Order: sequence, then structure tokens, then C-alpha cells
Amino acid sequence: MASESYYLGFDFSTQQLKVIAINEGLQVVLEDNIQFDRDLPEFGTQGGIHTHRDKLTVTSPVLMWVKALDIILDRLKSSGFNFGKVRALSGSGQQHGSVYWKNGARDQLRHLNADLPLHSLLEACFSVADSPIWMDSSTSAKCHHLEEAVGGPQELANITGSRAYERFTGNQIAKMFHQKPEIYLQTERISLVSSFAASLFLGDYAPIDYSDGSGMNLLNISEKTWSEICLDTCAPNLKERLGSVVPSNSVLGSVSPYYADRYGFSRECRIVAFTGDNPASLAGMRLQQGDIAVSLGTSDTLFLWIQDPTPALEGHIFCNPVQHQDYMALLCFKNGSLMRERIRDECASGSWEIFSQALASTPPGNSGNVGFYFEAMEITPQAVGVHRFNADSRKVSEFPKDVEIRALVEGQFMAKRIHAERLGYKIMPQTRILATGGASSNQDILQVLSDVFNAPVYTIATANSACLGAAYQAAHGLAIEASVSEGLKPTEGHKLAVTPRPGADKNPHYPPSGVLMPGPQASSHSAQLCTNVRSPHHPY
Ligand code: ADP
Ligand code: XUL
Repeated sequence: MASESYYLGFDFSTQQLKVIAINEGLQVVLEDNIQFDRDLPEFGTQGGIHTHRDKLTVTSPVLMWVKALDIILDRLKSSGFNFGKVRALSGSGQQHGSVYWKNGARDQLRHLNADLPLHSLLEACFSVADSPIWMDSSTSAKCHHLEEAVGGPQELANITGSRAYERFTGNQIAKMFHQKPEIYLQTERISLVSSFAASLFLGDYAPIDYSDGSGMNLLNISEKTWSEICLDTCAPNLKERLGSVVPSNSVLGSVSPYYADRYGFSRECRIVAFTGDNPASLAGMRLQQGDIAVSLGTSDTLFLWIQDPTPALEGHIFCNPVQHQDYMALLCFKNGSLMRERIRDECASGSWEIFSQALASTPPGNSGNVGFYFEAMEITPQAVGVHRFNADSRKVSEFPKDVEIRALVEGQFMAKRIHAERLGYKIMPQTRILATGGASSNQDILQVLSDVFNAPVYTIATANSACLGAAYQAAHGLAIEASVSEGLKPTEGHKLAVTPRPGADKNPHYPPSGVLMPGPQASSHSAQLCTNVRSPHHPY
């Protein structure tokens, strides 16, 4: 029977822990989430994070993630969910974050007492209580050092898929080692958020998968092995602290007896490697050739499935989580939902409805008013501050509220299109934009996306594509183990959400295609924005 057994997907994201259960027909039967700020106020996070006084250091408490897992599993159990029917589970995590397991923690992980919640069992297991996460940009010096050590930024990109980025885990580990060598020495294992979460289920250290491992500036993405020169540059004896790397849909083993005894899981329930949230989203969105996926979560990301990668100084190439011979390209924009929330609070009385009305009542192209809004130091491009230009291209200090709202959303999508084109992406007649993440539930935001790209926008039934992708990976991993991957085709299709408004392709205020090619058009504000300026004050 189709509903006899389940696959679970967990997503340890920045602001929340989510879970999805799917049945044998790969249909979603259950969704739930724990919001860190709301449900775990004792950790004092805002948006799931702690921003430190220097504004560059950003961390999240590791025990908050553990406690969130305790709560969500307890809640599913009291709702009557039958864990005994779960055949396999997998998960995803915000990328790049690192978890530091203290000497002796493995032993503790292997002997979990089912009478107690995980967070009290693991209280003393972490040498760093607050884990550095992807929003951290405090490691510039380490980035320069790593690029120099391998022969320059392009050489590092050729090896690892990306030039050095502050949030990438190798640079974070290098900072940890140099600032707190005694803590590094007390650490027996360093996990990514994804492999840390897998370890909780496995009751042992879980390996890092190829795809999330590509976000560390440490993995050779063609050979799929750790790069010795990168390891040695970041910290001594790092290889033994990272463990092995495995294909993203490998079965790692069976669930720890702790979950069988405490929640009624079957002892046979298999754990499939956890991966990063963007790779999991790629699996959840079921991308086809020519599609472009746009995820509008805490960060905004844009990604593509590619076969022949050409690592560049902008954007990232990761190993593909579904087909290991293939790759994915990714662009990450830090000022996503939190920036939209700030403008919503300032200009729309904190209401998404009023925010949407402003988008619906202003014309595409915003009558020539353009804005770029980087509350936090942006990743793509590296820039900070708010920059507004009126129709005469003059810098202005404010806009009327409805113009401000459109300028924000149009500016965010123009930047995405221009950066994607810069990576070689071409919008073609068959191009579909697949939207996901919290803000993809907002039709008016999607309309702007569709107009700026001049392409139809599709969504899937759940906005939580990372979580859904993790559940698919669980089913897929198990099928590969049993050599029966045929027939594993999700039935729920993409839903057409919006199409471009007539004339969107001729809007004089949107960048023409190929705007970043050298030439006279490259003088528009949006094109200038994309020149990779490393000034913290001004994007131009
Ligand atoms: P993450 O997985 O990174 O934690 P999500 O993909 O769940 O984040 O997205 C959460 C964000 O979705 C919130 O920060 C919120 O700003 C945004 N969001 C939720 N509903 C709407 C809406 N109706 N319009 C615009 N944005 C929304
Ligand atoms: C991707 C990135 C973010 C995180 C958080 O490179 O830093 O998208 O994965 O979701």
C-alpha cells in the first residue's frame, strides 16, 4: 500500500528546524517546524543567530539545534506519528557552518541513554558552544592567505569550485585554530551543520557529503578528495578531524538504538547522508536543463544544474547531490528575507499584505527609480549600505514608501539576473524559473521576479524544497542501496504561479540581456552594481 511506509527529511536552517514526511508515492503526508526565536527563547537568538559586537562574527548555539530536534521528535510522537514505519531519513543544513566536537564526544554519541533528551546527554560534547555560520564575514585575512598559498583566487576556484569566501568552512576553521589553538586541540571532529545533524541520528560521526563539502574551500571537486594544500594551509592535522567524504546519497548505516527505544523507530531505519540546504533544494525542485531555481529564504540563492563547470571568481560550483558526475552552480545573496522584512516594517507597517499592495500599485520598472539594499555586508557583490537613484540617475536619500518597496524587490531580482548572466546563463524561450523558500508564497514578489527575468515562474506544493529534497534523498539513497532506483519519480508537479506582464521584455528600466558584456550598455546602475568592488562603503 502506498501509505505503508515513510521517508523523513529534516532541514536545519538558519531560523528554524523543519521536518517533512513523504510516503512511498513520494507525496507529502506531514510537515512541521520549530522556530528557534519563538520556541527556544532561552538561547536569545534573533533570526536564529547571534551577531557579535564586531558585526562580522555571526554564530548560532549548537545546543539550540539539538534541543530543537528533541522538541520536534517529541511533538511528532505525541501527535501519534508512527516512527516504526520510517524506512529511511535524510536531512539538510544551512551550508558552511561548523560544529566542533570535543575529545571524547564520540563515545558519548555511541552510548545515548534513551531515558534522557539529547540536549542534556550532549551538553558537554562541544568544544565551541556557538558555531560560526554562513552569515559570518570575519575571516578576510584567512581568505587572502589561502588564495595566496594555492597560487591565487582563480587557482583556488579551479580546485575547490570557489575563490576564498569568508563564510566557507576552511577559512572559519583557520580562524578558530589561530585565535583559539587550545580549543582546536581539544576538538576531535569538525562537522558541517548537515553532517552534525546526521551524526545525531547515526549515534556516531557521520561523514561529510561531496556536495556540502564543496562549500568549504577544502575539497577538490573534480577528484572528490580533500585538497592537501588547502588542508595544510588552514590548520594542522585537519584531515583526521574532518573524516572521509562520501557521495551525497550514500547510506551511512541504521538509526542509533536511542531512537528505536525512545521514539519507536525501526532498528532497520536507514540514514542517508545529509547535505547542504541548497543542494537539497536542487533535489527537491527537480530541475531540468534550462531551468533556473531561485530560493527566497533567509538568504536568496539562485542555482542551476550543470555538466561542465567553469569555476570563476564569482559564484560557486558544488558537486551535484543527485548525479555525482555532474555539478551545480550557485549564487548566494545574503540580504534576502531579513532585508525584505526590514523594509516591510519601515514602509508597510509590518504587513506582507500592505507590502504586496505597494508592489501591485507601482509600475514595472518603478518609473526609473532604482535601489540596492545591503543591510549586512553582501556576498554578491561584496558591498554594504543602501543606494537609491531616481529617474535622472541622481543619488537620493529616500523614496516614497511604495516606490521604496518596489525598488527593493526589483533591485534584488535585477542583481540576480545580471549575476546569473555574468556566469554565462542565458534566458531562453523555454526558461522556467522555479521559486522556493518562504517568500515564494508571495504572488506579488513572484510577479516582479517574472517581469525582471521575462520568464514564467513555477512553484512546488511546499515552499520547503530543501526539506522535501532531503526526504527524496532518503528514498533515493535507499533505492540505490537496493539497486532499484527506477520508478522513483515524484508525482507532484510544478505549478505555474505567474507569467511576465506584457511588455516586460521591452521595459526600458530593466537591464537588457548580456548587459555585462563589455560595451556601452554596461553603464546602467544595475550593471555597475555587479562589478566586484571590495569596498565596504559603496557598491559602485
Ligand atoms: P529559512 O529556510 O532560511 O529559515 P524560509 O525559506 O523558511 O527560511 O523563509 C523564511 C522567510 O520567509 C521569513 O524570514 C520571511 O521573511 C519570509 N516570508 C514568509 N512569508 C512571506 C510572505 N508572505 N511574503 C514575503 N516573505 C515571506
Ligand atoms: C549558500 C549560503 C546560504 C546558506 C543558508 O552558499 O551561504 O544559502 O546555505 O541557507
